[in-house]
Amino acid sequence: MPPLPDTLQIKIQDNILLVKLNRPNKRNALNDELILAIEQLFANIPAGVGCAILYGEGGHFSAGLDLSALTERDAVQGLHHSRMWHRALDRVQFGTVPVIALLHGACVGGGLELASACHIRVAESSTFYALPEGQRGIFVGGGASVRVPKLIGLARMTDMMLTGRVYPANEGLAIGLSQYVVEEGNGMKHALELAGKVASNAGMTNYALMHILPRIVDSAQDQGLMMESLTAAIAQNTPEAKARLEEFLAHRAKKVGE
Ligand code: 1HE
Repeated sequence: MPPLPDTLQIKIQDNILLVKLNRPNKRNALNDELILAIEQLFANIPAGVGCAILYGEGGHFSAGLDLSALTERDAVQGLHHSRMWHRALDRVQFGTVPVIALLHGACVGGGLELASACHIRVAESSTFYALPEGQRGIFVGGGASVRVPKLIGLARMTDMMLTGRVYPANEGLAIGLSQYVVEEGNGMKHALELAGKVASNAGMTNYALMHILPRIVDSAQDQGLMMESLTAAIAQNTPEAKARLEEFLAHRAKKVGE
């Protein structure tokens, strides 16, 4: 993999990949360099990594699309630019490891699109969410139309864009923008704890959650149920599943909640 730009920094801690957006003076606004680096990184997750944590340097997760480049694009360039975002964020969602977004400060526009491509969102209490595209006179182009209504529903996304509504962290939790809210400064500790659990799952379980469950959700009931049965059959046939079930039956495995 070619070297990543300074605006995207990585570190491996045990088997967890820490990925930092590093453009704090521009509030981690996402320019092409950064989006292409995200695409490249998530297409080449180092072997042995079991989970990734994506977070932002400075006071904010991300202020979204870098607006400074927008005025120079014509319609066709705009189409290709949006498709580039789709490719990159698909790499995040449908890559090889589950991704936890650790949020604080602004998680707006393209920043929310990036966060919603991740599998788990942990929000520190300073987090706020918005889709200011409506106010900027543009439209979402990084996948929000597809991913955000799946989190919060069509009506709430429509309201966010029509009125510029800003959701604070606790309301974001209530409506499904994040799965967790934690005290300011505790996010990394919490994300690492979750990442450890995620990374210890059977590989087929994580694969099914990342690659099969979203397709089941997008399917008609009949096809969805068939895909579920096939997935369940494959998962239970793996040596890892058989070993874990034996552990439980021998009273050596943790009970639920332990
Ligand atoms: C930026 C950007 C940006 C900051 N593109 N440069 N997103 C938005 O509409 C959000 C725009 N940003 C803001 O509302 C605010 O910057 C924040 C609430 C996120 C943070 O406020 P604050 O007071 O901490 O920072 P600031 O003073 O506004 O910004 C600091 C610098 O970052 C400043 O640059 P400077 O050179 O004057 O110091 C800002 O211009 C710069 N900056 N945000 C470019 N977004 C695939 S389609 C997705 C479509 C979208 O994402 S649209 C939504 C874009």
